[in-house]
Amino acid sequence: MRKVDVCLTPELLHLYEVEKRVVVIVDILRATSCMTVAIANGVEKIIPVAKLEECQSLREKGCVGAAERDGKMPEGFDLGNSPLAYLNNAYAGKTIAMTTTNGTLAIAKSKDAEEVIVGSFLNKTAVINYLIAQPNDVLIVCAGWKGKVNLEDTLFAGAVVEGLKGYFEIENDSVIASATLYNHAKKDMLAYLSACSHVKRLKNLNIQKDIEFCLHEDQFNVIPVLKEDALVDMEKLVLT
Ligand code: 3SL
Repeated sequence: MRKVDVCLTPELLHLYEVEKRVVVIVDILRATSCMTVAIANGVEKIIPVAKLEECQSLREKGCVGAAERDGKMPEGFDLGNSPLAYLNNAYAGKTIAMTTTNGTLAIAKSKDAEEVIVGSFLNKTAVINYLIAQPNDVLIVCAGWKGKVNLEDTLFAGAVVEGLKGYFEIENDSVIASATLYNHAKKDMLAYLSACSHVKRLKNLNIQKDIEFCLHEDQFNVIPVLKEDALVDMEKLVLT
């Protein structure tokens, strides 16, 4: 039977083998939610980079520059990290260079995986169905916050684990912990997360709408997948 594991923060990634696994990157607030919405709204590709300078230099070469540090958009970029900015095909056909505090860093750290895909509540069932259909073991990598564990990413990891029940063998206790947490919180995730550190951080920036939006399940039937250095729509990849 295939195995599923959960890495609760990228700081623990050195303890896991990513090779031969499909890695699901999770940064619910807000990087992987943004990526899901962007790809669902026709963005051609997203080049995730760990550093602001890399993002700026790609911007100078013609990409749209999306950047976030500590929840805010640093000066000199076109976009911050709000998923709402990509709705209504606002950036359809564009290439986005994206750097965020934790999400793009988690992608950079997972590059040796068999495959890297992006998960969020917004595309939860698409991700679960894909993981069930493909042949590899799975590692869910929570982006966390600056190396620390956070609740929202852990909840999503648990939601995926629940969806994989019966198809995958559980590897470690983080799998059980995340599923237990999700089952406890799923009735009202917004209320459950109201005390969590990143929600407080974002509320101070008046980003309540983003928080609510990112917790809606199954709004989009897309899977952003890392192909070479860019995230693209998996469906388009299969068709080409
Ligand atoms: O850390 C990240 O990658 C971001 O998603 C954080 S924020 O929600 O944009 O503040």
